[in-house]
Amino acid sequence: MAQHLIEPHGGTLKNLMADKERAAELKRLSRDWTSWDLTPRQICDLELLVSGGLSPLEGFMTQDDYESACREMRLSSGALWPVPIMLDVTEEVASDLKDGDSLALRDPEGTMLAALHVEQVWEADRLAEAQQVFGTTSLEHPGAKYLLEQTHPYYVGGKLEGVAMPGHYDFLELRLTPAKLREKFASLGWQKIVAFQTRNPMHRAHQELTFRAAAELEANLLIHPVVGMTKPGDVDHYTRVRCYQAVLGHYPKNTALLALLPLAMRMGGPREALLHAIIRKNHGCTHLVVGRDHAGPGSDSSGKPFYGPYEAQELLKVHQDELGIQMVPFKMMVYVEDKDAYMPVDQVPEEMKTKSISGTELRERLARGREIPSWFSFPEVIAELRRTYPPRGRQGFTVFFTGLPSSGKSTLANVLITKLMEIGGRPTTLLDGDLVRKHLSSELGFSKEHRDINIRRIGWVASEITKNGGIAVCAPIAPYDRIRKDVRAMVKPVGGFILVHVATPIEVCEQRDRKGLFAKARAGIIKEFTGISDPYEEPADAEITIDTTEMSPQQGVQNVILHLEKEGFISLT
Ligand code: PPS
Repeated sequence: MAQHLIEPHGGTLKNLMADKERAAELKRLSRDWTSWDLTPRQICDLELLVSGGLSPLEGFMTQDDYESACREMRLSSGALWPVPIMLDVTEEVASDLKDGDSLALRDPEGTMLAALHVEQVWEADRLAEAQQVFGTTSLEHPGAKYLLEQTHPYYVGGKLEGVAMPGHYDFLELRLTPAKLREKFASLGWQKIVAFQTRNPMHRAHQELTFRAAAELEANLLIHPVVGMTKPGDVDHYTRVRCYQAVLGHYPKNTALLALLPLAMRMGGPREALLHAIIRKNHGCTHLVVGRDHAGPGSDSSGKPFYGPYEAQELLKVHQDELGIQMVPFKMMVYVEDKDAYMPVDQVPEEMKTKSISGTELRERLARGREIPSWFSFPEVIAELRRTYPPRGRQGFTVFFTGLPSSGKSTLANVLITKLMEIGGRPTTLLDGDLVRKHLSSELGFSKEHRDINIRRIGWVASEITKNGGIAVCAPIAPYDRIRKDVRAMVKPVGGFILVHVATPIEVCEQRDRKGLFAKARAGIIKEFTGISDPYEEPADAEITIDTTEMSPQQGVQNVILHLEKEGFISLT
């Protein structure tokens, strides 16, 4: 390793990869070991551990290190460590393990990636951890939500020996481990390096900011985006990397480098900012840009931010000297129209007008196919975003009818399908309750559990259709609010989702009794019948409500068509 580069955290850059012979031996020995299939989050953590990105850690944290990191942001050795890096497993696997055992860590295909030599197995107090690390146990905080809902209940601590690196097939030339990046810096003669952490596409403001940060420090720039796991709903990393590659061309030649970081973000705000600094130091960077609400998840549903806007900067200020990597506090850059230039917000003369476009506004402009001004972003970046986010007129969508039996869902769905086919332009699929129960869910009954499975299947198919630009029209009873919300969450990230409550009153449905099932339910021949002997939870989040008592199917469907036009999904002109 080049001598003139910054020291890794703890003094030595760890490389936990076993050599070829040892890896073969570990694989052989693993035949007698318990195996654990790593989760996507654990694969990210493992990759950074093995490559030294998380030096001085030599494995998943033991209980002493964990407790002291949660409590005091330090390992038991005293080294700063703000966020636990844990291997969580099920009770079943935990009960199989004793101290001194080894555990074979595998990817989802079964390939052995590493051996974990078990030092401790214990039941985690995840509530306490959420409070200590994230400062909250609110499920609205994505890091706390993951910890409390998706993390397994037992932790296994111990040293790792890497057998194979997790497989990647995308952007290989940009996936640089700390050692590779250090080599690259050394070969380029770079010593002072400012890292820019990001999980979003970069626009002109970010380019200006990073360019200035590097220029002011007379340093080089590392654009170091996270491509492991970021905040749910973020732009996918494939699109982002194409955007970063485009932005790279806008820096002076040989001053900036792009490398991808397989980190799983926790959205842990100040503590995570400290982790980002440690990771960048391990990758050979001397400076890290830290902005407003760095690695923060934003606000909760009442509008209260989880962290103060400059809390991350304050925490880094306290620790930067000890760490040796310096923070470059991010001054927000704004576009000043009179000067046709970007300036730090605190330097803009009072009389001058500034302009900005928020993330929400940008998404709306993309969705509507509206202009995105060139002062805001680079044409190549806008073109990439438009490829991934076509205007709504070219996106897929799902219309999801829900309502009591005989409320008119199927009739409305059938009329809607024909109207949409008349308009044309997209493949259209009907997922009617009866059809689905015949082709997808023939083995299921009407218990809550089975209904939930049924609706989840419909949601999955609808989301696939939507993702590929088609229209899914669903018409199940879908009596439970929770599962309808889950379906919305499955479809929304890939296109439009319109919930239509067919709110025909039960008396009218019963009077219609198209299939004679109400009569059978009243007679007790059919059990668990929705509206009679089983619940129907009325939606409070429907985009459209239709009561078919006095309304023809054409009139009902017209409401849906007008809504789709208003939202830009179809055009009637
Ligand atoms: S669910 O709850 O969404 O899974 O139900 P779904 O798949 O839409 O139901 C499809 C049709 O099954 C008939 N059926 C029943 N419905 C409710 N409860 C019970 N116990 C039941 N048994 C049979 C019913 O006719 C549903 O169709 P629609 O078109 O809604 O009348």
